[in-house]
Formats: sequence, C-alpha cells, structure tokens
Amino acid sequence: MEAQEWTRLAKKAVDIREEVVKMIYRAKTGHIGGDLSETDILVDLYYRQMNVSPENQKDENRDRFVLSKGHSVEALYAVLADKGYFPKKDLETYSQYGSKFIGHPNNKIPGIEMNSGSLGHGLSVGVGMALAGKMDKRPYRVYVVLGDGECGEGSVWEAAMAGSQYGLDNLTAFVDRNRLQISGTTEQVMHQDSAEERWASYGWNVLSIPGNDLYSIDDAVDLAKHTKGKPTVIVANTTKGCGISFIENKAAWHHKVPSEAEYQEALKELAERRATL
Ligand SMILES: Cc1ncc(C[n+]2csc(CCOP(=O)(O)OP(=O)(O)O)c2C)c(N)n1
Ligand SMILES: [Mg+2]
Repeated sequence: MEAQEWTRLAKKAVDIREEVVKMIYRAKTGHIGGDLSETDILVDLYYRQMNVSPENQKDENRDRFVLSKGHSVEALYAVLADKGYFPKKDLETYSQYGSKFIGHPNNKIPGIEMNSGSLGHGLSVGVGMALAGKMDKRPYRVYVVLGDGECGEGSVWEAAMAGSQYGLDNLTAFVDRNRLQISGTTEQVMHQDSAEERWASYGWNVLSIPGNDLYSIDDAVDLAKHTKGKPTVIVANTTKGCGISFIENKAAWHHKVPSEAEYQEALKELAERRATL
C-alpha cells in the first residue's frame, strides 16, 4: 500500500473512532473498547479491500461481511453511514427508543448481512456464505470478525472444522486478539494461548499481525486472497480501546461510558492524532 493510501485510511480510522465516541457519549451506552479495537480492520476492509457499496448491496457477487462480535456495532454503524448506506444523521438515533440502530447488528439496516450479538454464531454463517459462493461459482469473498473472548464458544470451533473441511479459501476470519473480554483478560477467563496453534490445528492458514497497523492488516488480507485450498484466519493482535490512552487495555472499558471530562479528552486525543497525519 502506498503511503498516500495509508494516510487516507489512517484519517478514516480517526473519523470512525470520533464517531464511535460521539455516538456512545450521546446515547450513554455502547461497547467502546471493542469498537476502538476493531476499527482499523473495518477501515481496511470497507475502504480498500471489500467489493461493497450502497450501489451493489443487492449484487450476488458483492463481498460479504459478518461482525460476529456484534456488540462492537458502533464502529460498523459509523463506517456504513460514512459509506453512504444511510444518512449520517440516523446515527443520532442510536440506542433511542424505536430506533433500528440498536446495540447489536440487525439486517433491517442497509449494509448489514447478519443479525449478531449472541456470540459464537458469525463464523458458522460465514462458512455457509462461503460454501454457497463456491457452489454457485461466485467470485465473492467472505470476511468475519470474531472476538478473542468469543473464541471460548464451542460453536466457533465447529465452524472452524467445517471451514477447512470444505476448503473455503474464499473465507477470511479475523480474531480481534485484544486479550480482554467482558470481565478480565482472556487468559483469566478462558485461556487460549496459542490462538495461532489452535487455528492451524483446525487446518486454517494462520497469519498473526499487529492488529491496529493498517499496513499489516492490508498485507494479510492480500495474502489470504492468494491462499488456495484452505480458509485464512488473521490473528490481529490489537489493543482494546486503541487510540484513546485512558481507555486502552482496560477491561473496565468494555462497556463504559465516558464522563463529560473524559469525552472532551478523548476528542482532544483524536484531534491530536489527526493533526499528525
Ligand atoms: C453467547 C453470548 N454470551 C455472552 C455474551 C455477553 N458478552 C458480550 S461481549 C462479551 C465479551 C466478548 O469479549 P471479546 O469476544 O473478547 O470481545 P472484545 O474484547 O473485542 O470486545 C460477552 C461475554 C454474549 N453477547 N453472547
Ligand atoms: Mg477481546
């Protein structure tokens, strides 16, 4: 990826983080840690890698995206609004009574392929989409983003088995490996080192990257596209809360709302980041 392109994406990542913070502060609810953790992955996929747009949302050949860690929906809403799937103003209704912009993805919203939020289901659906693509000889690719805490769900591993059984090289899963889940570290709650060895033993091509680095994400997605005969998992070693210093790497920020002072500080940090780009 060229430096100029990196700058374009890095600016988008700041915009998305800013929108996430605003949405959650306004609504007084949301999963801020996981949103900020996954933002760079969403940005590379939606602004560079995936063949998706409001114009092609009914096209059978569009790429498919599933946010299996559905609680981190605010970042996805921010991306879809920015891409023009619905007016940005709709984000102001997030989590309001009667709004379809609820705290987890639902397919009443343009651009969302699958309802999620009950962890452990997205990869199975992604496997189905990828298998259908193979059967119908369609060129699309399927991307699924999982949480690392989510990987404690047994159903993830049933899907992993099926993905390799059917040689789904049109399927790429990301594990947002921020090492935290709702109540502590993944290693305290349900240990999973080595995530890489586990996925490899299920027959997946495994790439392990610094997960908030746009160059590494983009290279990994390219490598996945060129890997034949098996699905790829990208273990994205991320920082939960990435981009806002006092939120980073703290389990308490899984689902915490910034105070007024914290809100101002968060916006300031993001503005400072933007100024460096
Ligand atoms: C089946 C199910 N069990 C429990 C929950 C409650 N829950 C919501 S988020 C979360 C932790 C997820 O951690 P992780 O997958 O690591 O996500 P991230 O760190 O990226 O936020 C849990 C247990 C849920 N949404 N679904
Ligand atoms: Mg996690």
